[in-house]
Amino acid sequence: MQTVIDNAKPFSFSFDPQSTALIVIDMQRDFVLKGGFGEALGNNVEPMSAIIPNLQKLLECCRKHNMLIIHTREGHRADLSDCPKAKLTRGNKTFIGEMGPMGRILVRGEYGHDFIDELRPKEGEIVLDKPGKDAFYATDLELILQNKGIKSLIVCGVTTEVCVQTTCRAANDRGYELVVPSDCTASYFKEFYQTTLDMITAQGAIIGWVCTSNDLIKALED
Ligand code: TIU
Repeated sequence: MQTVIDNAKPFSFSFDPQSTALIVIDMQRDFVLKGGFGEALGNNVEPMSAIIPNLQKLLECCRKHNMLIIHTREGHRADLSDCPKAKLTRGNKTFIGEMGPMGRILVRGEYGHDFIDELRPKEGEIVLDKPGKDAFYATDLELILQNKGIKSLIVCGVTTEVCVQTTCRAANDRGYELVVPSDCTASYFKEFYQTTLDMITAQGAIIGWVCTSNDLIKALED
């Protein structure tokens, strides 16, 4: 059955919850907490925490509606063999693979690489480890979505202009309709946050739609 978010931008967004997946991008300690990769890149990580309660509410609603839920984690093998030099050399204080207060930065299995306590996946939800910014790149995401009959995506998480936007563009190219709940994504840069959302909806939803989590939840509950 179609669900409609009337107030979505740039116009109403319609989706069937049974063929829609919620993708929560990279809500890991390394991006959200002090001492992680986000801070090592020189950022103030505070805006990341503000979206946690909104994400919790949205997750609960999607769980209630038996929707497919996917949690992604950006990170690398301990030997860094899946991390290109172009990524390994980015940073300013602590680089990927180096030891930080939460373990080796963005390395799988380390404390900092894992999800924040507030947004841990529930049993049966999919955890997708990805080496890049695009959740489709070098992962089995497309295969999973195809096997589950998914046609639409709700994309949230961090950061708006990096992993969220990159995944939205990749999803759009693959034929998925997508909506980004604006209060369930965050950036270290206020201006990038808004510009990214504008870029997604511009030109008649060139990449996808944007709504509020309240409007999305209300549409699902009605
Ligand atoms: N630096 C930054 O804004 N983001 C990332 O490096 N990864 C994600 O967005 N997950």
